[in-house]
Amino acid sequence: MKGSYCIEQFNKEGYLNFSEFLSSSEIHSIQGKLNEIVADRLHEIPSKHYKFEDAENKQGLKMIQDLQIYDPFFEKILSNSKFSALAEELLGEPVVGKTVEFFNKPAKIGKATPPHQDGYYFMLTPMSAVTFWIALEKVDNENGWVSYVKGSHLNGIRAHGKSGTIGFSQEIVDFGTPSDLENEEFIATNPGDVLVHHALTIHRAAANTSINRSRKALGLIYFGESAKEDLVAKKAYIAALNK
Ligand SMILES: O=C(O)CCC(=O)C(=O)O
Repeated sequence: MKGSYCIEQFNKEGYLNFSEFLSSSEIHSIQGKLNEIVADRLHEIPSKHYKFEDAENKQGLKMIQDLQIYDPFFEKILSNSKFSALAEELLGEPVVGKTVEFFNKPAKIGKATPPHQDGYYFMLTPMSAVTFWIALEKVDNENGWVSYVKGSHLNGIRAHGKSGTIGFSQEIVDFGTPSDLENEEFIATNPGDVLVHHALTIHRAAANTSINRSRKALGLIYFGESAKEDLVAKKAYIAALNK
């Protein structure tokens, strides 16, 4: 799906789902690079940039942030790629690639991602930003599928509060209204499928309840060139988080 139909649907619903956006060999290379980093090179990454599901015992790697800083392989995926080209199409302006993140939900202990809007964290004016979510393995109702609330990007930012979830510290405090639930779509994906959502689209992901399947995905974030970060608000927010 490309072109004007896709942009129309993105503008109306706030997200898109592309089947087989990446080939199996592209997915294989990403998986290989991540395996290498996790098995042999995690010590090269500052500990603030990776998180475990069980933080106390350092069990169950949950996420690695800013991968583009630590390996040119990920910088290449972020910049001048088919992702940056699609982000430009969707936002209607040049974009800046901000980050590449590895998201895992380890079997049995992978917690749900709370309902949130990325824009709450981004603090941009105008709110011109998109996030891609690349499935690196089969994801379904058992191991932590992602859901979006259709059209929710058209209604501004909802109130967020502390979630208590590592890596996703904030959640929408009143999520679960009839309108949220009626318009929510859970999406099953295969490796290589790609989801993309607007920064204001409400989304969450289920817990991994399987006994032996992980749930690995890669996230890419792009800001539109016109989007300006509210650096004062961001600094205050980070200071409050660290308290
Ligand atoms: O993979 C997940 O659990 C969450 C992903 C997410 O929140 C995002 O891509 O913005």
